[in-house]
Amino acid sequence: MNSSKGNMVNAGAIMSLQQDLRAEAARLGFVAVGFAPATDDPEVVRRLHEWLAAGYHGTMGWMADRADVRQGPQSMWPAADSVIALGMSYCPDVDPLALEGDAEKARISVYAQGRDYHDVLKKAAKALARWLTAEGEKRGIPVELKLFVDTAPVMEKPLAQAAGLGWQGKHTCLVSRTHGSWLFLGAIYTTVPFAPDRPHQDRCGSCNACQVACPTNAFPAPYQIDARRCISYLNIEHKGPVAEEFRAALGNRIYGCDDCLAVCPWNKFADAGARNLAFVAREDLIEPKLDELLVLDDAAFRAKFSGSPIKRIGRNRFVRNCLYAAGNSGNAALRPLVAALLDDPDEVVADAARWALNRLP
Ligand code: B12
Ligand code: SF4
Ligand code: SF4
Repeated sequence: MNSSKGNMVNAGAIMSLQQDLRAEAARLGFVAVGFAPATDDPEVVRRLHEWLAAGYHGTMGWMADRADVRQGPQSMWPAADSVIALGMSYCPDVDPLALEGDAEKARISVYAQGRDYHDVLKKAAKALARWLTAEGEKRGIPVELKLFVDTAPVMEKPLAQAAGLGWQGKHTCLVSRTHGSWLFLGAIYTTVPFAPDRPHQDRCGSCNACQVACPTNAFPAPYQIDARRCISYLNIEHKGPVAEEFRAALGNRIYGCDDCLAVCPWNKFADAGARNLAFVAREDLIEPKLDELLVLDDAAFRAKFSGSPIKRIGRNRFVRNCLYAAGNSGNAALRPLVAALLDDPDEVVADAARWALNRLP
């Protein structure tokens, strides 16, 4: 009998449910699934608060707003007994760094070249949750649960490490021995006392490839990121003009950044065949041409990026990013398109156009 949190249910029934749940998760497209106790790890709690106190979250006020809940499963939901950590692969089949320095083309990070992962993971996690509830009922196991993908106040990476999916590498993302740096994460908190998997050991060793690769020195120390310096923050989360000190380092990256992930030696074990088909890159986003992106108005932007995670930053921030890339391109042919944006009604776009025009030959 298992008596965790007063749940007097048959341990054998839970074990068999757990085994079937692994199979169901795999059927739904999760290439990694693991279980952890729904406890708050004091070390993780401490590090979150230190990170926030250092101001590393920048303008992501939502990271601080619910920090007391974000810090761990117990803080959010004391009735939770275990965590189901989920991973879906988006392993690319081409080198994400191949377009570095290209004068005509921009770089969209791998994670945003296919369908929006929030939609894809949420749909699969909801299907898994429905399955678990129905199976629990059939087998006489009471199931309550809450599911999360990315946007909830949950620290998905330490939970995934605790559940054995991989470890938080020095670039701070979860690295998997089988899927490299290319896993999207999600989590389900549940009242079912599943048996925990073993937490994953750190396998970074003496490697520091990601630390060296970062174009903006966003790592104050290994395993710590100052988001305010991270290109992914600057070109996705940050709303106003990007500080001049970072504009050259953005290069031709217009949405996210893959550099620290792409150099990780563990990626050599990752197989694009494990990638969920929803994340196969859209043809027009693999090597997007700056001259086609700079002319997007609001309607054209919305039409192009419907179903893509890129739609959430809106036309103005997107064109702002394309202008910084144009300014870094050295491509004189882009001058007329940049000049046409000098009078853009959005002041941030107009400012980026002035900056770019000044730099173009
Ligand atoms: C905020 C956020 C960001 C911010 C801040 C990044 C960050 N590392 O926190 C920004 C906008 C910069 C960002 C960028 C990206 N993100 Co993001 N992001 C998040 C989000 C919403 C919260 C992360 C969080 O809790 N940060 C808070 C800080 C405190 O966490 P932390 O860095 O992990 O801090 C730990 C370490 O510092 C560690 N630590 C500190 N000192 C030490 C010392 C030692 C010895 C050790 C071992 C550890 C250690 O302890 C802390 C607590 O565990 C998560 C989704 C979620 N809900 O979890 C996605 C998430 C982390 N992002 C994701 C992705 C894909 C990205 C990008 C790759 C996107 C891109 N290509 O542009 C980049 C990667 C940049 C990078 N190197 O991290 C994925 C990562 C998947 C994975 N395999 O890990 C997530 C999990 C989303 C998802 N559901 O899949 N992101
Ligand atoms: S995503 Fe890019 S900018 Fe951000 S930490 Fe990694 S290499 Fe640096
Ligand atoms: S590049 Fe090296 S140090 Fe960075 S996460 Fe991968 S193994 Fe760890």
